[in-house]
Amino acid sequence: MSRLAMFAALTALAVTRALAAPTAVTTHGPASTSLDGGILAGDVISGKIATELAGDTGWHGANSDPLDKLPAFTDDAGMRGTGLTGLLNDFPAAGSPAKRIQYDLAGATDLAKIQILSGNNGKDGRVFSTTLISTSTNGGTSFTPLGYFQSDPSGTMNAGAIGSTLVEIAESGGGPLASDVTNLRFEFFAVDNTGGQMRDPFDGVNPYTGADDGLSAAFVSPLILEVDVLAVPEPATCVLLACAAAAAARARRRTGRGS
Ligand SMILES: [Ca+2]
Ligand SMILES: [Ca+2]
Ligand SMILES: [Ca+2]
Repeated sequence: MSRLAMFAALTALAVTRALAAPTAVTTHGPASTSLDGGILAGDVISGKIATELAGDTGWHGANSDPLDKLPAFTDDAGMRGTGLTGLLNDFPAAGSPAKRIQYDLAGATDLAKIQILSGNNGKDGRVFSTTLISTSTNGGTSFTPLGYFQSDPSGTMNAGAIGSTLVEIAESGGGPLASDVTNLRFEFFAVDNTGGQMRDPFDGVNPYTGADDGLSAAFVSPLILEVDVLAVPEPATCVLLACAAAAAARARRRTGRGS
């Protein structure tokens, strides 16, 4: 390959990668339950209980109801009556997650979307979320980072206006977010400094953004109310009208009424 052709190929690859990137969209609600309508039910991890990985720091001491712990992430519901649902442990070390968990899927799955719902009746900095997501395609032998997703820019303040935060992560190019995924890892970080101010979990440069937000590392953790993982509908190429037409054709063949 000539140097020019090589350059063109590399440029095309760079463009492809630039176009194909996970993109996160954040929505806020005024109450902890305002965004419950966005929770996905019957998704890929509904009802699954995650495995806690090395480095997981457990739960906040106030979170004592078992149903507010791992089951809460995948129960297809939001904040429970306790008001402590999904409350993670505070004071993780700077740069380290508060919680590290893994979901093992039933089989290789193409993913369309991942959602993370957080919130707090107290409407403070715990409503934000910062999550590192990684995926495996080989049964968990190795993982590849999908992305670092901070719900809001560092410095964002919340003092009573925001009760819930939904981060929706999808592929900006319109294709699958990830293909042939067998296992997913979520690492949830602290988000706040007790002052209601979103900040990243690092002192100095954040290795995932390449930027220093100029704020000391967060140490107050969020309440993770739900984690949704949506599969690409099968077959992946079947769009609504084409599916309907195909189903109608099959029905006609079955009943012998022409093609
Ligand atoms: Ca769900
Ligand atoms: Ca920082
Ligand atoms: Ca839940």
